[in-house]
Amino acid sequence: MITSDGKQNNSRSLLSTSPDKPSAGWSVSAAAALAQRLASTSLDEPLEDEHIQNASVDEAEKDDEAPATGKELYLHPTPTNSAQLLRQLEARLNSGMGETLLELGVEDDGNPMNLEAEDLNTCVETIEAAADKLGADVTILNQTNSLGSASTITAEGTDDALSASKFVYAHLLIRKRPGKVEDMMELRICVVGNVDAGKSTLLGVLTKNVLDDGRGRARLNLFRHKHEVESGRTSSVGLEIMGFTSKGQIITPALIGKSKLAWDDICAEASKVLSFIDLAGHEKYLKTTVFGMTGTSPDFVMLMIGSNAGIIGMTKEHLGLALALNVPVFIVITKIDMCPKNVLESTISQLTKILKSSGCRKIPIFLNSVVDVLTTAGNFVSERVCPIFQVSNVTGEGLDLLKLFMNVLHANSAGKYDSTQPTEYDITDTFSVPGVGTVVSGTIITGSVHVGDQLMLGPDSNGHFMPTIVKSIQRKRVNVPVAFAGQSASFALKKVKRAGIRKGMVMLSKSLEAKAVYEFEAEILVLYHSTTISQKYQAMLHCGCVRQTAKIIGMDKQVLRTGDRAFVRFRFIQHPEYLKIGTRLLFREGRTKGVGKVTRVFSDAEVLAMKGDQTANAIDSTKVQHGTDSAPSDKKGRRRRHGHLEFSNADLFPGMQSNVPSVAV
Ligand SMILES: Nc1nc2c(ncn2[C@@H]2O[C@H](COP(=O)(O)OP(=O)(O)OP(=O)(O)O)[C@@H](O)[C@H]2O)c(=O)[nH]1
Ligand SMILES: [Mg+2]
Repeated sequence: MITSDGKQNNSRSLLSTSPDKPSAGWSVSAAAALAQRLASTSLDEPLEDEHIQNASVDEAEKDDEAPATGKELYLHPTPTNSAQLLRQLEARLNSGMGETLLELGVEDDGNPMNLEAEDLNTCVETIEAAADKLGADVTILNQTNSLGSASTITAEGTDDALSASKFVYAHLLIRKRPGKVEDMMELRICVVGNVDAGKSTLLGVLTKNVLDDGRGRARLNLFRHKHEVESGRTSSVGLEIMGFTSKGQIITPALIGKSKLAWDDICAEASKVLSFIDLAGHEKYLKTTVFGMTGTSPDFVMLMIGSNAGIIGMTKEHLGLALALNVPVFIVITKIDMCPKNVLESTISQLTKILKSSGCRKIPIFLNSVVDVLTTAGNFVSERVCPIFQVSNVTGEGLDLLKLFMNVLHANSAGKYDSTQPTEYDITDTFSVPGVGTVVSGTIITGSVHVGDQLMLGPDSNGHFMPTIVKSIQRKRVNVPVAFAGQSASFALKKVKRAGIRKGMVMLSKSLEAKAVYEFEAEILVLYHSTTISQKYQAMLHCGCVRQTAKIIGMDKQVLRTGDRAFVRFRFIQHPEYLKIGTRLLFREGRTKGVGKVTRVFSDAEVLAMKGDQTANAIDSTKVQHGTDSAPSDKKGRRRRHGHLEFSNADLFPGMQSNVPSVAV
């Protein structure tokens, strides 16, 4: 792993070899035989004959004595190894949602494998044969004679010794070939950062394979509204996609021999698609940006910073949101073509300081080489690591490394989404499509949806759900028969008027017996409040795709201050919502911010029963004193309007200040 000061340690091989422990003394040349063996071994029958099974038992007995090294595994083919390698690769591909990054040349314990060039070729052939059986391609992303970046120091010596090494190292990308669109890998990346940081421009540059002219040329096709084209400012939630083939190539018009690239062209060729959610940097659109981050279930947040402008405006605010939602963040510093060296250095040092601060606790890693990128992407499962790129959208400098990172970026979403559960689908947008009717777009949180399925749509303003039938499904604008948990998809709905649907509604399996609630309990952490929060306090609450003003009607403390944790009972102001226990929430009002988790929901019947008991709240109302609405006023005593928040540069995201506990709740 590369540390914040640019050093790199020997990382463990990304394909663990520990469960597979053949005995020693195998001939290197036998690898070709293994390759052949793998080519004829069926995954469905991993140990198809007795001989292999016996061998397996024998090997297993030896395993206890002498664990096999990775080198032995790839170079010494045995029936046991061939089956084991297939199983390992399959497990890796499954947990990586169809891809894995393999570091050849380093053992699990960090020791070098001491592979010579011809050994490496043999290893690759072995792995290729196994991957082929699994319908995957193998691509060598990088091959080098030294381990890690120039600053690598190992037990064997220093950089110089390594650079003179006769041994080779390689990173292999193993990725499944494209199948059906409904099975395509997808990662969602929210793109945030202050106004003019270059978010839309970078997305134009990446997805249209062009460079910018510094005056907004590359972003032109990304805007959804006329006023956005005129002002150059994103005000809504935009969506762009970028496709990669199984061999790691970016799908460009040139690659598919077309002058323009439509989404269905990308989906036809892609094994993996990145969906970028382009959000607004201007603070007057903050409510929409927060909704974009909470409602779209992003796998990553890409925080953009204009190198010349530095950490200004909404930068810290957006970083704070990513921290509160616990989404891994990587940072792209743009405009390095027009930034004086000293200004860039100051931006970098400011950023490093913020990331390392106690509220943030990130490890900044500046990625300056292919090896840096590959090693970091492989280890970017921890939310603590924060990769940082420096690019120019005008000259293209640094973009190759960023594209490589995006190619190998993989979500750590194994176990996060369960397609076998009853369906829950969050609606984040609605459309009226001529000839099709009402269409909703959003994310499937659990379960799967087939064309023709009947689901319950709601809640409406009265908290009711109504049945609706899914007429058709699109994934990335391509018709599909089914969509699964974790995927974003659009549904055309039967006999539903668009006016009857709002963002924040859900579609659920009937078996969930959906109920909408006005009142719920949450465990919260107050990230910032200038004075105290007490009962009747109101704030804009974001919870998944729900966004509505809610009022505190009870809490287990008399008042809450910055840094306080509490169980609080909220009540929605306008209409009931569908909430799930355990969902993260954010609330904000003026400078006040808080995060939390839903811990209980109360049906109308429960609320009525409690009112009947004259217990004002379900937590511990006996000790709670009724305070006054503590919504803060500005200096002139005016109430702030929700969604129109005033922040100054000095307004640090409070979670980054040392006296505030970590935001993880
Ligand atoms: N010189 C130079 N200009 C850039 C670069 N990246 C973006 N720009 C310019 O910066 C301006 C703002 O870029 P946008 O992409 O609209 O910024 P944004 O972050 O999307 O802004 P909002 O949508 O308002 O939040 C445009 O004029 C771009 O041409 C870069 O790397 N170098
Ligand atoms: Mg923009």
